[in-house]
Amino acid sequence: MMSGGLAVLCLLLLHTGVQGFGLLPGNSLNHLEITERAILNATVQVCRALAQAEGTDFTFPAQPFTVKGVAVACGAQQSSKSFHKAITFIILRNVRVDIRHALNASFHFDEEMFVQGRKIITEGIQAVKASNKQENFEAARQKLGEILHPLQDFYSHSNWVELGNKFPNTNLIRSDTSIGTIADESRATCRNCVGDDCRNNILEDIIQDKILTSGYFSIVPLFATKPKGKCSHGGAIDQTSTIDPEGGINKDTFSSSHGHLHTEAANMAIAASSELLEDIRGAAGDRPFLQMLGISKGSSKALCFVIDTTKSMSDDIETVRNVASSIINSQVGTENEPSVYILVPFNDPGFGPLIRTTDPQVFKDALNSLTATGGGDEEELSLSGLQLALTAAPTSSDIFVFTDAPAKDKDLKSTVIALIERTQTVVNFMITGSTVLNRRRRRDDKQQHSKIAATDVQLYRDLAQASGGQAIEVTKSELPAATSIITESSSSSLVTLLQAARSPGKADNFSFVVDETVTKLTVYITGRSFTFTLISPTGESQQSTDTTGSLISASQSVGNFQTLQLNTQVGQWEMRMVSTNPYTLKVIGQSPIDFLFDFVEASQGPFTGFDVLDTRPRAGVNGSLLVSLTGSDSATVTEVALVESSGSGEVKGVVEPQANGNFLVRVDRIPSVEFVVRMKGQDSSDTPGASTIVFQRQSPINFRASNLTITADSNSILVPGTPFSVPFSVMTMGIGGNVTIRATNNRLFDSTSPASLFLETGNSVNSTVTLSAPLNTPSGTDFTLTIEAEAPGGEDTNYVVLRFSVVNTVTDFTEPVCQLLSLQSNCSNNCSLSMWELSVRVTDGAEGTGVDRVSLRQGNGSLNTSLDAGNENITLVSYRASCCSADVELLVVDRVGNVGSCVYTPREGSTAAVSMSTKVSHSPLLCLSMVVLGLHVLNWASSDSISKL
Ligand SMILES: *[C@@H]1O[C@H](CO)[C@@H](O)[C@H](O)[C@H]1NC(C)=O
Ligand SMILES: *[C@@H]1O[C@H](CO)[C@@H](O)[C@H](O)[C@H]1NC(C)=O
Ligand SMILES: *[C@@H]1O[C@H](CO)[C@@H](O)[C@H](O)[C@H]1NC(C)=O
Ligand SMILES: *[C@@H]1O[C@H](CO)[C@@H](O)[C@H](O)[C@H]1NC(C)=O
Ligand SMILES: *[C@@H]1O[C@H](CO)[C@@H](O)[C@H](O)[C@H]1NC(C)=O
Ligand SMILES: [Ca+2]
Ligand SMILES: [Ca+2]
Repeated sequence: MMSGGLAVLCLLLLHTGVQGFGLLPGNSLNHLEITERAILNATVQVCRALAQAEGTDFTFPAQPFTVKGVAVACGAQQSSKSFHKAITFIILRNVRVDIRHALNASFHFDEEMFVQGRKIITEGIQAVKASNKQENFEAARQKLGEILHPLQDFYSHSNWVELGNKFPNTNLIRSDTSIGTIADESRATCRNCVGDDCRNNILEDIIQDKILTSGYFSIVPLFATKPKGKCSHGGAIDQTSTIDPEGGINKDTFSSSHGHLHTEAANMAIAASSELLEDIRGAAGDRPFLQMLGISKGSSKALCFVIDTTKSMSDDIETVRNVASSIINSQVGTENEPSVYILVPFNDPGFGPLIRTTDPQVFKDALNSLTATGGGDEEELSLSGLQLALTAAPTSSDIFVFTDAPAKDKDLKSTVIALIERTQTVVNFMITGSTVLNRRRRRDDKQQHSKIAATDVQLYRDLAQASGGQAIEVTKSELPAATSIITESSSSSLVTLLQAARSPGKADNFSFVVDETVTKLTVYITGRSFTFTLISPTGESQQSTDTTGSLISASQSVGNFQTLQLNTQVGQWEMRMVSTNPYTLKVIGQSPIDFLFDFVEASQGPFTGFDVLDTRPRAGVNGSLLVSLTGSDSATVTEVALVESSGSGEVKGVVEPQANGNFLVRVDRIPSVEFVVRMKGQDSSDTPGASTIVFQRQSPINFRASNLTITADSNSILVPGTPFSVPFSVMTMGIGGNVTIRATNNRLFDSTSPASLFLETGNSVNSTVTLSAPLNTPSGTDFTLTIEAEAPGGEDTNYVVLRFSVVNTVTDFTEPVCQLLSLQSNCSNNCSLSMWELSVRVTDGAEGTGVDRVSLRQGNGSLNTSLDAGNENITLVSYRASCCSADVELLVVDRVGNVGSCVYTPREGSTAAVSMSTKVSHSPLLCLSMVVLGLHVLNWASSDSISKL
């Protein structure tokens, strides 16, 4: 009963005793590398196809592919960071399967759990496709990582390779086919072996009859068992491998039982991962597929507005419209064009609906249709609106909140902070009509009531500060100026050099480092009545009162917000601030080089490894971060420190380089007070004679640690209308007592959870949140559940942020089919003088969900589709192309994302054609017969369905 699956093409650390994701050149391949290679390969294929379709040049990136190299080849260098982030996220979810589900054989294809393992993969594929369709790319990435793991394990843990297969088992990504002949429970599969003899320990009849089997596994020394005659996983920690038949069959590393087949297994795992990605690409379409991977045409960032729509806001809304128009007009078509536009209106009692669109016109129309009405008691649901935006925006976005009223939903403050920390999103507040202003500028705002008191503004300041954003307080007439200053800077290559706050205010000195790659060096200051002295690396200085100095090239001031444009000088700058009022200081610039990081935790389970935290890290004890650099393949991290946000205390970590440009950073102690993450690095470019660039970056977000720990899993899929429970557990290392529990979700689904749990110091308590998505929830909807635990006294809170997908049960497993109606060609020797055309009927069968999309995978003719006037279930396709473009491959996709492909080509002087779909891969005879018949007209190389054979 304790037997189960080993983790593994991965955790090679297990074998070397090294902790981490480490991988030295020449060593075995792990899940991390397999996943990255497959993603980079798939991305190159898609970008090449897009370039061909759009008639632009495509240059293959140098081998081995790197994130930056592929982003550049895709013409999307500005997406390097979000591409890197997406890949890391997928990989960490993949690796998590080994940590969270180490002993569940189904997740690793151990113990002949073939049907169960495939179910995890195929249900996950349905969820990924449904999420992509709703543009919920974060949810799609999460599930993708989770299902790549078992898919990859299959090739290491089963005897697929030993059976002589040269290609992946396509049936693992399909629901309606046979995986192969699986060994009966009672059928012996291995024989006893020792030493070299173990290379052939699988029984001859198993190999001959092409019977599938996989290894048994257990880590429990005395109680390990396995059915008679079955193979073991093998290796020192597998206790079943010393039970008759002794030995093992896994190919996890070169030193594994079947390590001589490691390379074959790993390469097949890469090919299988590529095939799964290809299927997801077909369902999504090329652009959305790239967006799932963090690559967009323009900026990877969102333009995200959360707007109070009550009566007094009518002028502000007009301002937002104008600013949005000017951003859109100046950025569309440039590399700063937002990848997505998000709008969330709020008032009281309502908020939402959230509008998320990639079409700037739809966004403008939505803004134009906002009307300012109601408002009543002058407190609005601003945090509910913000919560919705935080859960819908891509990570690392900037959100702008416009309001002139206090928050009515103040109890969401900690939830909003949790989401800010987890999504690393910067929130800026544009507050009009604060009492501070109205007292001083009453004449400007004669018609407005002063409605937002300083104490109410403080909540917004706290949230802005936690996220490293600005809380800008201006009059209604100043709003246009303030808004355009701050939104102008939303470029995707924006980096933070320094971010600090002092509340209460006090005189303090701050330093920041500017490197050769930084341009558009800008300082933001919010606060009232401050002065400063700026000192450049060469020792020049300039006072805030000095308008003619040489350091500041431009300065703008509106309300409590001042910006300075600096003349860039490389080296260490100093800013000496003097104020007795609270202030924030932020120094930003544009640079391709930036860093990404996650807090990670050493696995508590049987296998060493690191798991990414969806929570605050533990306070006062040691901890780890996984850091990677983006925008340079040669740069390295030299120092990482956790720096107290409101003081000068800092904890430096030990940096350990890992494979793939990752760095594991261990710190002795995570601070108990708020802190930021600061990174120093250097880049010695390959160019001879070029000097080494030394750079410094900082997280805009302020983080907190906690004495509470909270854990929960989000790998399940919700079915609408079916109650669903999320088990979680809470532990405290702080004082015991009644811990308050709050569970909130961004979709307002019904949920029940305990109001509090009694916890003793050092003990953990299990509980559950039960929820249910309404029956009419569209498939692919994602929702974010935040479970918070607040220690007695309210000083310390922790949370876990979980993202789930809601997916309707899928019963349609077959792709649409094509039926050729006519094909005409008069192709002659001079192809440019002649055309060919065809018409095709596409249907999804009586039981199918219907044809959703028909597109060209290959061929550059013109494609037209229409619904049959007499029958909506029939899609009519006509295609017309030059005879120089002699092949066409139509991609036909149904509403749940089953992808078929139909290939046609004219034959010289005749009307014969061949049509086939991906289904062919399950009908090798059909395919073979075509070859035999001499229909040599297919483009074998470009048809995925055929290369699979
Ligand atoms: C393993 O995971 C699958 C899929 O989540 C689940 O259905 C099954 O109950 C788990 N098995 C065990 C032994 O926990
Ligand atoms: C790269 O992707 C293509 C298309 O999906 C596939 O044919 C090829 O086998 C992949 N390469 C590797 C090394 O997996
Ligand atoms: C955790 O507990 C310690 C000791 O009780 C305390 O000093 C520290 O402030 C607590 N940390 C947080 C984040 O509450
Ligand atoms: C915790 O809550 C329970 C029930 O609400 C109450 O009976 C108990 O006294 C509380 N304990 C403490 C230490 O506050
Ligand atoms: C909580 O649940 C975990 C996992 O299901 C279990 O191992 C643990 O024993 C439970 N703890 C308590 C206190 O019930
Ligand atoms: Ca209002
Ligand atoms: Ca179908």
